Amino acid sequence: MNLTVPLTIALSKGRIFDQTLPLLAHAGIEPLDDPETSRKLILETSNPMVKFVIIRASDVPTYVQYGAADLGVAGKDVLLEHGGEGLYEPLDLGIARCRLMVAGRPETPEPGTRRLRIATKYVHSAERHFAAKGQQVEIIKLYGSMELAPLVGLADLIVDLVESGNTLKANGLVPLEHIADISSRLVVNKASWKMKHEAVTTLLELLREAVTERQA
Ligand code: PRT
Ligand code: MG
Repeated sequence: MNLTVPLTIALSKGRIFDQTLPLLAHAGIEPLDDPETSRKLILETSNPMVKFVIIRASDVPTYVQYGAADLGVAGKDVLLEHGGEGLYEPLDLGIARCRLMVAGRPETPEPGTRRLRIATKYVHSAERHFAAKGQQVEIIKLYGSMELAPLVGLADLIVDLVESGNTLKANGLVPLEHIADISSRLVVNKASWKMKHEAVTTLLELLREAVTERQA
């Protein structure tokens, strides 16, 4: 891919980085360092016009919204919380799939008995879900290890991501309600979409090809 303008791509370490790499490789973009061993937060790539910034998964939409990165890869869970302001979301990469679910102990009290407490990092999605059901709940914001909350009496239920279900099972919890199917999306800064249109759409089409080939 021959670019005439520089592109910055925001990625998080771990599953998103690992699963996005093969797709970017299809566009001839490969990092020159491994973020798991390097402490660098900006990685050069095999394309001199393309660099990666390595940030927390939940910070990706913010970097892209403000144009600190032209593009990024973020889970739909993270985008639902962020709200999507300043971003286009032109491609479902079909990677890092999981489900956003309500979970709890098998003996969770019936709704209606009392107002249930819900522990989650996904405050907006949880609020929307219970409001849509007309169920009054109290949301408790946590930053991680949601599975612990019902075990120590902090909350009745949690809203969290479930992949294999092993984490729930290991903690004596069961999935109760499905909220959304989650996968990672390519996001693009709205100004970059206009100002760097050719570069952005060239990369977009190569990624679209890679996604289609991967799913074929
Ligand atoms: O770790 P950090 O706080 O920096 O951010 P993060 O945890 O959001 O990042 P990361 O890399 O763990 O996840 C990035 C994205 O991957 C998420 O935003 C999701 O879109 C997606 N994804 C896909 C997942 C999972 N699968 C997943 N299983 N993210 C997290 N999990 C966790 C889940 O929270 C739960 O604790 O894995 C556990 C459940 O897995 P199972 O297989 O036991 O059900
Ligand atoms: Mg994590």
